[in-house]
Amino acid sequence: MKRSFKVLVVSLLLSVLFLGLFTVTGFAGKKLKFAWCPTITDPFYFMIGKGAKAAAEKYGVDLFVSEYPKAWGPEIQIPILKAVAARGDIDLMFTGPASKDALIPVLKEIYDMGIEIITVDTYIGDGDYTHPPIDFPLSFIGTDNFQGGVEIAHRLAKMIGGKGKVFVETTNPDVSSVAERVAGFKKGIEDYPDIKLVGVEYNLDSQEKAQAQVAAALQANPDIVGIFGTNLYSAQGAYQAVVNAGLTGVVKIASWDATVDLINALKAGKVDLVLAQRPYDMGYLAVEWGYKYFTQNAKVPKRINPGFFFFTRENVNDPEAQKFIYK
Ligand code: T6T
Repeated sequence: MKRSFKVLVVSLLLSVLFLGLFTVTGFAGKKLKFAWCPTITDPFYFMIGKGAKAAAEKYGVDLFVSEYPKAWGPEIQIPILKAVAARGDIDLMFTGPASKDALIPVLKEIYDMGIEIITVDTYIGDGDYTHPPIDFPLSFIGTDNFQGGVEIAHRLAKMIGGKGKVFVETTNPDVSSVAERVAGFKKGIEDYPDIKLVGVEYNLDSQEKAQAQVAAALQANPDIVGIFGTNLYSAQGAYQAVVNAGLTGVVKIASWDATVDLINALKAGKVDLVLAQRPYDMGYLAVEWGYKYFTQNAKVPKRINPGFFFFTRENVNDPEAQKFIYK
């Protein structure tokens, strides 16, 4: 083989190797680094972290996990996000914004620093990232909360025979997930003229507050027949209040989020319905799409909906349903 030909072959081989490396890492020699910034300490967010870790291992992405805040709120979340961005080594950050509006400026600021953003579980603005003014996040990956609220309304209505007083226990008015659940529930019960919604209370994601608020609602309206707890702390507090009031089985409880506590309560007859979201998939998909975006220039769908699953006493022990429990 002529020397010049050999040089050409070696150069070609080196270029292919370099290109390959570039494709896998996004940047030659640099591993992709994604940051998962949970919104609060709860089993739902642990599941997102679990899914993210599995995808990061599969794709060889470095996953940085920030602290799990002890309470819900932009004032707690914003400094954490800023500190993570200030590390200077993050390519993509995914988080569940604690408020539709209050998180817009900080996420935009982080995006302008060159960090891609995916919101999981909750969104900012109106959640439609396909048009301005908020089109900078790569995607919103989360449940169709409005649809879930509508379906809960129909199922609860059936459980209470289509009539009577109902009550909603929820967390905050400015959080997209729970706000949509409440809106969907209100829409769903419009179909039942004999059902009256007697109150919606906000517990700021505190189970103790939820329990106290439901206890007070039951005192004010002893004839409440149905309660919708819009997330795990709301639902756990709600059923405890009903148990304490000696109304188990009399007041039907529809709950959101499949914690082990709520699943056991369903089995024990203290809760009547549990909607399981798919947080593991949310975390997995955030890392997977981020990886594809950087390495394959993939067009990330602006909205990804992993779906949900209903647990009832009939299916709660089905082997194939167990994967939906947050554990
Ligand atoms: O219901 C989830 C999540 O979807 C919501 O946005 C906040 O509350 C949970 O984390 C459950 O506590």
